[in-house]
Amino acid sequence: MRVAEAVGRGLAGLGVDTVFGVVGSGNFHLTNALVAGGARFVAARHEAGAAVMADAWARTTGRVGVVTVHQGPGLTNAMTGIAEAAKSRTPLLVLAAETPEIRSNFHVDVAALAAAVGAAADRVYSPASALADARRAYATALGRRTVVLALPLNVQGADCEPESVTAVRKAYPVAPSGEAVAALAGVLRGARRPVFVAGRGARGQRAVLERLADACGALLATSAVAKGLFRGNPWNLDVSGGFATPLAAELIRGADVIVGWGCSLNMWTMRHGKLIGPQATVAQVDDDPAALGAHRAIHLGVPGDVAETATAVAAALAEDGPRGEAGAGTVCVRYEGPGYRSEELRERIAGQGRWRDVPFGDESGGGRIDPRALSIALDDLLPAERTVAVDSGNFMGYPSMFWSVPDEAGFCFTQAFQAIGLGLASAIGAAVARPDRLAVAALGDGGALMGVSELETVARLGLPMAVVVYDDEAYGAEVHHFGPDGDPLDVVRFPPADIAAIGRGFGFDGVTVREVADLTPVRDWLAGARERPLLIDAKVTSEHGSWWLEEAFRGH
Ligand SMILES: Cc1ncc(C[n+]2csc(CCOP(=O)(O)OP(=O)(O)O)c2C)c(N)n1
Ligand SMILES: [Mg+2]
Repeated sequence: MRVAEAVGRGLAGLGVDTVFGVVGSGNFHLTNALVAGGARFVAARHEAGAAVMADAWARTTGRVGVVTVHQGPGLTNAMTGIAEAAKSRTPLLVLAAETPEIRSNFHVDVAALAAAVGAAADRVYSPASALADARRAYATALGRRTVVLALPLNVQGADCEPESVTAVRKAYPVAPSGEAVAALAGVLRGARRPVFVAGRGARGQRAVLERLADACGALLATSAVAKGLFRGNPWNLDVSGGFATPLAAELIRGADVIVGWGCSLNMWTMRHGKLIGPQATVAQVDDDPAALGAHRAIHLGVPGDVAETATAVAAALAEDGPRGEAGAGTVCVRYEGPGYRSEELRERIAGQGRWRDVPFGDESGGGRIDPRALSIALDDLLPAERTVAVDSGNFMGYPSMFWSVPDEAGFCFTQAFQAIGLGLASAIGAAVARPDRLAVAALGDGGALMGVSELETVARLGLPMAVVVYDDEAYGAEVHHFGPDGDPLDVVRFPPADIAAIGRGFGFDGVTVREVADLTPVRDWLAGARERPLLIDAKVTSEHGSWWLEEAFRGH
């Protein structure tokens, strides 16, 4: 058996059942072997799209995503998606064909490309080691790494002995030390207004975090990538950071203890530190010790798995006895109150906890719809069981802030690299992962046209997806960035494009929306069989930039 076939079948044997990619001669046999081994192959139209689909699929399922690309340009085309995945610590295995001939026109330095964007580089070295090499790369990916596995063409074509598959297991979670658990329990015992901010590393850990939050009276928030984690909890403040509601920002700023759970507490999540009051004690829990304090000074860093740490700290607090009864010998007597929680606060969160509850002046008119009015109307129309994927740009806060999602798996935010043009592919990967939910892609006109080739993928796969384009006929982020300085803006403005017609050309139902009343066909589509995907070209107002964008530019 040739190495290409053995590796493909071997990976399928490890449980790889979904593979994204674009096939050329260098990954043809490998891809067919994966299919022969039982995997579903999802063909993208551009490698950046393929990599992002695999990334989004991995985020949505919590499993290792796999993408396969042709040598040379296949890999370079995929690099933006690989960079996004690497920066997000997505478990992703990139199967990259490699031409070993240094004089070949296809030759690129695969390992250097991987390293340049923070991905791990590995290689299938020889026919004898091929399966072990593939297993090792898969195991590295399982440890939340993006791995580029180079598959040299000469090794792929060589014969090897097929080998039975050995399962690869995830490493055991990092247990926190007893000392660190006691320290965090001590901080929470003394907390009067604790707030938990859960990040990517806390996805899937709702129950343990809620238990601990109940024990110490903490309010709950997430970073943008974990939006939805605490959906429906009466103490949920939703997203912390640029997207935070005025109420959430006020309450987080008022916290005396902030605990980041699997959350880097970076400039986005903490608004450059402005969400941290001068009185706040900041603690951070992360299974990667290098992440502790990496973005800002912290008072306490706990190296440990989120679930293990939360469980151990909750047990330590439980030893104090029920609320109001500090255990004998306990020095701190704080553990009697409801922490930050009160009936008054519960009511405020219920009444003002969502962006759509915050009053605004609707600026719709003159054939353009206010993106806030559009977003609220769509939030009402779209089914609750949805997966939302958001591209980058000035518009991105509207869907992120005004739309609810059913849980953290229902929000796919591929924004670590802040590349535009990835949102549609994110929605495709998430849609493949969760066919039970309606995938909704929110794009700007710039990102939509950059990633336009994947509209064909949506139609070909028969995904019942809704694509919403916030169309301001511009690179709005740049218009609003430079407009106030009086700079010429012609280079970032475009003539009107009929994106609904473009969608129809790809096999979508296309709707142009200029006011809320134009959404009737959307209601009909949602109520119908959804046989074709839907593209909504919303001609939005763009008088001024979004408030979160101003914040974001401070990070440039
Ligand atoms: C790949 C890539 N190229 C360029 C940029 C710089 N950039 C950031 S936002 C933006 C404009 C995006 O336009 P659009 O998708 O229409 O969204 P809008 O800002 O208008 O809401 C650009 C060009 C980027 N982030 N990524
Ligand atoms: Mg735009």
